[in-house]
Amino acid sequence: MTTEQELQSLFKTLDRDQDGKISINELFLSPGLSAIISADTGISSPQELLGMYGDKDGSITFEELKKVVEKAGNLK
Ligand SMILES: [Ca+2]
Repeated sequence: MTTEQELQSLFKTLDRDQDGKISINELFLSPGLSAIISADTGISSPQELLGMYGDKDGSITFEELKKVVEKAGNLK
């Protein structure tokens, strides 16, 4: 389980260029996120996550990330 606050701080950590979106490159640089996401959602790879929930430009916003974790029933 992840709280929204935890998710938010994770997101900020991952968004290295601080453009408000996590790109696939940023996801790949962040094994920690992959671990949390796969634990919380059952999604096993960044490509899968972005393919299912990300923008067409290959990045994911905090709101999208939150939806994924919510949908998986793992947001406190
Ligand atoms: Ca970014």
